[in-house]
Amino acid sequence: MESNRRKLLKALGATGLGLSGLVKAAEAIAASPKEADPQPSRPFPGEFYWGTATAAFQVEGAVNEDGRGKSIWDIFSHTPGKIKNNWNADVAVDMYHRYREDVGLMKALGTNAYRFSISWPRIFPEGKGSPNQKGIDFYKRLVDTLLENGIQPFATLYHWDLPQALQAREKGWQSRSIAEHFAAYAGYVASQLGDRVKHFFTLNEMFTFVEWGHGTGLLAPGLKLSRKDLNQVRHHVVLAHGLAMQAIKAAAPGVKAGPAENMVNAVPAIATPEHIKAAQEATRQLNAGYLTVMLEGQYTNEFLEKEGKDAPRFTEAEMKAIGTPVDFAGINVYMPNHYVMASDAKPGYELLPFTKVHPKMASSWHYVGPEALYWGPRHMKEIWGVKEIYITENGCGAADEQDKEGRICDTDRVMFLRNYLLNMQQAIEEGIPVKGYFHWSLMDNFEWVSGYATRFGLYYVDYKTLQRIPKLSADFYREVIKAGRVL
Ligand code: GBH
Repeated sequence: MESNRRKLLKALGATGLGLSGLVKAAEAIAASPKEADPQPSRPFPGEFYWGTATAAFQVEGAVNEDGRGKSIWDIFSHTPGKIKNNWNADVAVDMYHRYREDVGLMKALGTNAYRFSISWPRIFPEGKGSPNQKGIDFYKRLVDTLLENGIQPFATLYHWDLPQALQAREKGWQSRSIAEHFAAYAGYVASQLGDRVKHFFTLNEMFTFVEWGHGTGLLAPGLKLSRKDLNQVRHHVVLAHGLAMQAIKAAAPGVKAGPAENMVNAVPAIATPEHIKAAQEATRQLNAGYLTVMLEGQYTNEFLEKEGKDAPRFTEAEMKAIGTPVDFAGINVYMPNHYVMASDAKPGYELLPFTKVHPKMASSWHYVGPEALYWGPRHMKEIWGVKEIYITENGCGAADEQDKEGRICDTDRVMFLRNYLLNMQQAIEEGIPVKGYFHWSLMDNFEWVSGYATRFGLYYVDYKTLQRIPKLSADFYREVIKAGRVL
């Protein structure tokens, strides 16, 4: 013993490493991949929510069943010319009836979490007033089935399907009253499901449904508002989030809640300190009406100055509600929205345009940039000190053609996933508190204005039979979850 010890110390001296150096070297050897590993990659934490995501209007169908009211998307999708091929979501993938089978698909992937959305017009067909018991019962059945299968439910309260009655009678998000109605609905759902759903997301992608639904008019309700009216819609939406946060916590004290936003993700073109700082400032400014005001509790001076007389009108009490502390933040990450460089000129950063040949996935908007899944979470932590982060959506559309054997070998989606997940792993390893990842989507579904033309699923849906078929990417995701690292 003694002589071994002496030998070791002698050898140590010879290496010049010293004891701490040796410990570090030993740790490095232990952490480095074994030679037998087919592709070495670093592990994800053992405790992690691996999930998939869907949204009510995109998957449920059964639009006239069990007392469901109409939503603005029913009206919009039945308006000729709004949706590719004039498709609608009356049946979608019929998850309303097939949810048991679909929970089985989640289980087959090895996922332990599922993010779904609750259809407001199923719960309150008129948007407010008396609740529809059959609507709430559906979500109770779904949640119980998930829990029986070891899958944690993460419920989103609004994924764009506003009750049509509120649009027609109260001008939808243009009215402040909608924020109150949303909070009442959120509180009611939390009171009914809060014993079994422990994570609620308030609104999905405020940026998208406000800017595209009320600015360009491309999404429902298809409005093109003036700058001033648009600012007021933005304000009502973040107010709805804040009031809902309070209502949820009041109705179900044990549950956690936060937003699920597609942050405008400004990525440093080169990761040097000056460009990183510029990217952070750009991210803060570009999210001024959404994440920034929600997480800081006030509009930035830059935003108020820029909007001038068109800026939103607000009260102190509203700002306090908007800034209600969140338990976590969900971010939908598909791409770098901008590559950024520092600049000597105001505002201190420059947004670089995408080049003409920058690679894209199947959707025309979908630039590829795997580093988005590193910078998104890092910005949330470094800009706003968010302590619990969920990737509420990440994924891509792909061609997804069946081959002669009926297989869907979506190597492009696997390529996408592999590289985005490697970046998420790096963020986690650096101590950025990403606690879960939800792939968009579990299966192909109604992709809004693209209808059924663009497929985002891990499972392929044969729209003639509604059969679900796992794609290569489903196998990939299952193996990654099983191994706890990217393969
Ligand atoms: C998400 O939006 C949605 O939350 C989800 O429902 C959807 O199915 C999924 O992603 C896939 O699209 O098409 O050029 O007119 C992703 C972010 C922002 C992308 C708005 C499409 C419209 C631009 N979306 N954008 S365009």
